Parts: sequence; structure tokens; C-alpha cells
Amino acid sequence: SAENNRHWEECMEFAVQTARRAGQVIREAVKLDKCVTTKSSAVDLVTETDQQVEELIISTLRDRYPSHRFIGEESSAAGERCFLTDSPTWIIDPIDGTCNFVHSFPMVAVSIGFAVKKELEFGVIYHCFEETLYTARKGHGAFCNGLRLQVSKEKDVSKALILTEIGAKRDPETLKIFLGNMEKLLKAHAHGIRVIGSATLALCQVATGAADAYYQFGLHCWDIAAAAVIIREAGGVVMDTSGGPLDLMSRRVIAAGTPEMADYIVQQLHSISYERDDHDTDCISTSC
Ligand code: 2AM
Ligand code: CA
Ligand code: CA
Ligand code: CA
Repeated sequence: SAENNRHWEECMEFAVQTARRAGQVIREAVKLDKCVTTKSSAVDLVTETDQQVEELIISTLRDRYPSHRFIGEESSAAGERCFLTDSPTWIIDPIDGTCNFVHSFPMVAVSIGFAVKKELEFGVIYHCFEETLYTARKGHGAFCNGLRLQVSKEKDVSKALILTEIGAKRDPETLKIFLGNMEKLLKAHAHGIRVIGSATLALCQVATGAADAYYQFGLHCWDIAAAAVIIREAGGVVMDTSGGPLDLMSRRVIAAGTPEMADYIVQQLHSISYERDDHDTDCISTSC
């Protein structure tokens, strides 16, 4: 309805303000000593700032929208299960690119997605160090700092720049599949493969057309929610790595500028299996 439409628009404006405030906290914190602990494995890092920023974002949003639900990476780590209901639900990654943050590698984002009746309504991603803001609302286009975004029209993998991420699982079987997937795309003469350490910013590169595709196994709903709206509103496709419809809780995603590019990559990929987000066991909280 028109009323809901106005309401979600107002929510998105508030999400933008909140993401900018969170980004400022992250910019300040990156200069300080960091207390780093680990979650599911020795390379799955978390800092006090991840937790502080998530608290800041959720408490700010909850004050204004007390009836809404919240899914956040660090709250889920504390044992809150992630699942979508019909209620308006905020899906939050306070720091996407924690490993980058720890190393002061400047690819770190705040990601805030919003779903109603299990459908994504808008997404806001803020690149903290570049101070670039990516936004999209369903049916209203995708923007970067106010400029309209358009995905790449490339269909041919031999002309593609492809992005992916290395997950926290580093057992021999997982690494073999990860490298095998890359090898297939390289043998198909992809122009290049990049790993930038922030799933949300990588997905934003697909939205801008700077990358032709992105795929990843092991992601969580908060890595995908906001970016999925931004890519779709920029004209791209976001789906399951099996080629089926996107399932936010399935821990896997492929995004591309064209369905042809996505389909080609889907045919090449071997899956790495992860426990679903809605039965998650690999989020174990540790405190500083
Ligand atoms: P994070 O920084 O919020 O944890 C790096 O591999 C990228 O993938 C980051 O965007 C990271 O998000 C994300 N990611 C999501 N789940 C991951 C996992 N299980 N292991 C490693 N990276 C993960
Ligand atoms: Ca994390
Ligand atoms: Ca993340
Ligand atoms: Ca995170």
C-alpha cells in the first residue's frame, strides 16, 4: 500500500543515518588497538568493535521501531537463531570485512537489509573508509552516493571479472573445491578473479558493473540481504549457486549482471556445504 511504501521509505532514510553513524565509529576504532578473538575457527575473527557497532545499530533502530525484529551477526553469535517471519525484520552486519578491519585494509562496510513478509524491501551498505553509500529500495532503483547504478551486460565468461571470497573453513576438502572452482573459471579465460575480503562490497561491485559476477559458499543472511536488493535494482540477478531462487539462509549465493553469466558459472561450480543459517551451529560467541 501507499502507506507502507512511505513507511519503508522512512525506515530506509533512518537506516542510512544509522549506517553513517556506525561507519564513523568504525573509522575511529580502526586507529586504536583491537581486541581480537575467534569464533568458528582460528581465522574467523571478531573484535569488540563488531559487538559495539551491532549494539549501537540495533538499539538505535529498536528505539524507533520497537515492534520490528532484528537479526544481527553478533547477536546470532550469542545464541539467537536467525529465521525470517512475516514481521518487519532488520538484517544487520555491523562490520563486513572484520579481517580487513583488523589489518586496517580499507574494505569494510556496514550492511543493513530490511525484509517484510519474508521479502527484501531495501538495502543500505556503507563503505566506511571511502564513505560511499549504496542504497536500493524494491522498485525504486539502486544508487551509489545518489547516482543510479547499472550492472554489466556481459554474458561471456571469457570477458569477465569475477569476485569470490575465501571462507573460514580451511580443511583440505573445502580448499580443494574452492581452488577447483577458481581453476575452472581461469581455464575458461575469465579476465581475472578477485578476493577483496568484504562480501557486501564485492556484491556492490556487481551492482556498479565493475565486476561481472560474484559467488560464494559459507556466507550468512546478513552478508546477502542488503546487497541482493541493490543488485536486483541495478538490473542484475541474485540466486542460489544451484541456479534456483535465492534462499537467504542457505549460506550460498551467486550474483551477476546477466542471467547468462550466472548460469554459466552455476554449471562450473562444485558446492561447499555449510549448515544453514536457520539451524546455525558455527556461531559460537567468545568474549574479550
Ligand atoms: P565478516 O567479515 O562479516 O565475517 C570474508 O571472507 C568475507 O566473507 C567477509 O565479508 C566475511 O564477513 C564473509 N563471511 C561470511 N561468513 C563467513 C565465514 N563463515 N567465514 C569467512 N568469511 C565469512
Ligand atoms: Ca564475522
Ligand atoms: Ca559479513
Ligand atoms: Ca561481520
